[in-house]
Amino acid sequence: MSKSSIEKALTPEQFDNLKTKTPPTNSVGFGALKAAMRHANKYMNTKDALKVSLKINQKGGFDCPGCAWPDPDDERSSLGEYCENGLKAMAEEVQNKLITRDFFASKTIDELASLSDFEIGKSGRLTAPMYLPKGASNYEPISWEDAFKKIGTHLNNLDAPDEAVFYTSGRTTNEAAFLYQLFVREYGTSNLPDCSNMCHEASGKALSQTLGIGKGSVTLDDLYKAELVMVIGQNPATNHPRMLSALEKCKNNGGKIIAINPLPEAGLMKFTDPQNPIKMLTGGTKLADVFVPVTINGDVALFKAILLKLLEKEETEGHVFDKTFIEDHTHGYDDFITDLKTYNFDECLELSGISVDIFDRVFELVLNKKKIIVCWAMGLTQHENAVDNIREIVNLLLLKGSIGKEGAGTCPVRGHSNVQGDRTVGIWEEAPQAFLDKIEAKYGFKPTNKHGYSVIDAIRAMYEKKAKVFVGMGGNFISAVPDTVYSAQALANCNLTVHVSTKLNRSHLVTGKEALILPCLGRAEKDYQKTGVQVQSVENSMGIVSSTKGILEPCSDNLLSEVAVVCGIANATLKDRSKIDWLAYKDDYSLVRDDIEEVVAGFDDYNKKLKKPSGFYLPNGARIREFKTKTGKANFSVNKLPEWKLKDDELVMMTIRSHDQFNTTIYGLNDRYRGVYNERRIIFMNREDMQVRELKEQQVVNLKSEFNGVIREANKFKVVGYDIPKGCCATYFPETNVLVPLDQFAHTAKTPASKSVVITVEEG
Ligand SMILES: Nc1nc2c(c(=O)[nH]1)N[C@H]1C(S)=C(S)[C@@H](COP(=O)(O)OP(=O)(O)OC[C@H]3O[C@@H](n4cnc5c(=O)[nH]c(N)nc54)[C@H](O)[C@@H]3O)O[C@H]1N2
Ligand SMILES: Nc1nc2c(c(=O)[nH]1)N[C@H]1C(S)=C(S)[C@@H](COP(=O)(O)OP(=O)(O)OC[C@H]3O[C@@H](n4cnc5c(=O)[nH]c(N)nc54)[C@H](O)[C@@H]3O)O[C@H]1N2
Ligand SMILES: [Mo]
Repeated sequence: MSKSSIEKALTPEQFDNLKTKTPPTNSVGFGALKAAMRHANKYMNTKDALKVSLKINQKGGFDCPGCAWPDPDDERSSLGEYCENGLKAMAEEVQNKLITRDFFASKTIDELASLSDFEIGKSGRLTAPMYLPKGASNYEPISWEDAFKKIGTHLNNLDAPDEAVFYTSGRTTNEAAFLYQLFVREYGTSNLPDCSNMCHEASGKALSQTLGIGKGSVTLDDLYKAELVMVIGQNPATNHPRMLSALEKCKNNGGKIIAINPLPEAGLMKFTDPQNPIKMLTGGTKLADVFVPVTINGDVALFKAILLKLLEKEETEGHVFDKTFIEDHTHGYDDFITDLKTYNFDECLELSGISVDIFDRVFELVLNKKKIIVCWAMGLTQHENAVDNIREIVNLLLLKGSIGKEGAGTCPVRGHSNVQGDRTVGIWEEAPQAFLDKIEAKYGFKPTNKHGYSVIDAIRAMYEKKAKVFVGMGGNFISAVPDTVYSAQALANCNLTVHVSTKLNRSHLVTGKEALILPCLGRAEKDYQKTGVQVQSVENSMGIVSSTKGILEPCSDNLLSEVAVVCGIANATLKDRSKIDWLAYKDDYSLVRDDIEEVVAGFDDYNKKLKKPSGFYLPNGARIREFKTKTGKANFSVNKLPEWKLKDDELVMMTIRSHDQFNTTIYGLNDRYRGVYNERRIIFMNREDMQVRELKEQQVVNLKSEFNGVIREANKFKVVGYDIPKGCCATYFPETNVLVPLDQFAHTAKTPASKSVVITVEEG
């Protein structure tokens, strides 16, 4: 019997061998070095491991495919500018294990779906294009030419271009991303959902409205010089380990750090730089001066409490707000203050879950410091009120004049290594008219200005059979998106699903009626084309564009680059009706950059500037107090306090990353910094909440979420008692994505609310 798409989409409910220890309070240090080397040696051959570890993030080397944290402009560590998890990301890509054609012949997609995500990922690198014919149970080999033809035929057979969806994950380089969106627009749609929709979309929306640019304003140098850094809803020791060196530098310069997080994440507390031998012996630097264990989604309440106290001080003593900045550069102050006064301090503090003592310590720092940076990630962006979370941060920065000056500003810490660049070069379902006009002027076709589908809209459209072809440029759509059961049906309803991928993942197994896997080169591999090995470019979290060039031989000679794949699909689909010579680009990527220079602002002399070893900064208005908003000023905003009404038996659940995963790629089964080993199907619970429910350590439970009358279930998780606020719990993504409702998302940004899922827990 063939498994349904839904069964194939779910992570198998099997346990490994859970062990727990008291979580460490220090991060990185020897443990991280050891873990990195062990991982590298296990999955890469030693020569490759050494080569990549010396070239990763080095000037003239290649960009780490891990996170989007920037590299220092000046000196970089001679030991390699990488971290434990960067090396693990590399080991995943440069695996010494390859998936051969026999692999697919010997395993049906049902059999593959019975494997855990960890096992699927460890199958090895994809090495040849594969095709799943209608009704077949095994993928079979196909030539590149035939694969492109099949895609072209399917796309050309649709009633309208809007019946196709073109997803992008954030590793795609600027060159490939620009060509991909160009093809999609010339084909006739703007259905360009991307991982950003599930990630920092709320940051982009909130920052555009308030500061006129959807990106952060600070540089690394600002972080070193800040007097106060607030790290909110972020777990840097795992997800952006190199950020800890920047925070340490800030502390050494006298800066203070406040960490706001329901969990006392190890890296926020203490850090030992693995590249500093003295620190390795002496035990590291204490990072957070104040740890604020906010309840899940209690951040707006906490910020309102801070804002109310600041206002009180300003009104009684003065000199708290930066009046000159507010006068010269902002709009909406009076409305903001009038609204703020309608809130009650005690109520806000109670909702935030913070004690008076901790609040006072936070307040003291915010009151007295003038150069403030706020860093944040998914803990703020994956809520219904995510946009409000970020706008409230901006309100605070504006009151303090902490924007557009040295050591101050906004720092949304991006996820994928080029997610910011992809948006800059046009991966955007709501691209601004000015950008579309530039495309028209340059290429002579009129791109549609109808807004396309975001991730959530795309899933609905496929479910309702309004969209019938899905193309994924990287990523692992089914495991990354919310509401796994509904989303699996959505993909199964398609005529064709196509994935351009480096590694096998669950999305290859939850297919449309036909499916294609197109294997591509990874970051570390040399991209040989007619004019030689190609250089590509990426933009990091701080708006620096730099080059990346592979150094290893490709793992198979049947791989294409993402650029070549896009050119192949475009050529086979658009044929003579295209105004563009698609095949020319793949011979010489500098031609793509010439085009980007013409179409996208800020890329003047792109090819020349890319030769600068540390890259170049894109223009950033907020950095220099030029706010390109509708009012021409930085805007204060009015934000509501989220209303939380948990019933007695309910908990609010955040779905987070373990230390051993990169999104849906599972490196291993441990979460070392939280003291969890050999298991991912766990739920972290407050011990009092366990007691009330009479749940014991390691007890097996079933989880249930109910939203708008729909019940969603995820069974078989083990309870782990943890230091987490009462009423809150945490599980790992993607195992619990099945519980995240598709129709619960951030207003304006449509980011799934995967950090505030209301659940009940029952004995399993
Ligand atoms: N090694 C590794 N690196 C990665 C990734 C990876 O999976 N592995 N993923 C990459 C990507 S795409 C991204 S977007 C980033 C993600 O980086 P993070 O955002 O750090 O990742 P999450 O695990 O989602 O962590 C969210 C953090 O927010 C906290 N949190 C949850 N809810 C709330 C809340 O309501 N308020 C507050 N204040 N805190 C809250 C959680 O306790 C947790 O510490 O990392 C990138 N880098
Ligand atoms: N519940 C819950 N859901 C979430 C989140 C959460 O915190 N909680 N986080 C969300 C966030 S922040 C994000 S960004 C998304 C991530 O969503 P995605 O970006 O879709 O997922 P990834 O797991 O990063 O994608 C991994 C796959 O990308 C492919 N790949 C890797 N490198 C390359 C490459 O260089 N080129 C190509 N073509 N393919 C490559 C590999 O085949 C690999 O299997 O998930 C979101 N989903
Ligand atoms: Mo992300």
